[in-house]
Amino acid sequence: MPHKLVAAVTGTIVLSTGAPQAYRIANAAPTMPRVLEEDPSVAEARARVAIIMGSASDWDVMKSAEQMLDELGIASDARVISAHRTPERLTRFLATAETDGIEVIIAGAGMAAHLAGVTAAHTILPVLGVPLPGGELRGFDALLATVQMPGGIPVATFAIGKAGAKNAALFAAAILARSDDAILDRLAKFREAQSAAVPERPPRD
Ligand code: RP5
Repeated sequence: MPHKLVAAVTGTIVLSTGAPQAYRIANAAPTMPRVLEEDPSVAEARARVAIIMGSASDWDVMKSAEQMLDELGIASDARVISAHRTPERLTRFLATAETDGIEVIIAGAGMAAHLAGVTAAHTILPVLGVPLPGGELRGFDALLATVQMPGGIPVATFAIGKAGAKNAALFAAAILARSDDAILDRLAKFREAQSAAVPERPPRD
């Protein structure tokens, strides 16, 4: 799979995969994963990470997870699924997620954020929770709701907002990298490029 490291002028690090959009499986019906056409430039034809979020209003933050996975050449499937408003959609999705090939679930929600916890209750897959800053408490509510799981049903909880979404994607990659040398290689190169992009001295005008 061709990929190259690009340290952009802005300092942003991009692990370019050529056609990152090809990795996404968007707008698939809840229980019908769409398998992408065979293409040698596509690292994976099937989503291995699901990105779910409680509301369409969460997308602006959660797309950071998708972008990070794209950069690492990991196919993902983003869906709006609310533990409160669409509970049947959640159970329907989780009933087949594992057999559909999903290996990690990233769940982002704001306010009384039950999505990650309820998801973890229904699946043995690792669930990575991202608290979102949508409510009046700017994510502190969602942080506590996501992180304070009673013993027995774990949810790995990340930072509030875009940093958390990005790190959840990197953590998902680290999980997959344990049994996938191509992802391990891309993850290592991402780290190298990230380090290389940090200047030795602060910028002076
Ligand atoms: C949560 O409520 C969602 O995850 C979202 O962050 C928050 C507000 O949702 P909307 O009212 O914007 O749809 O369930």
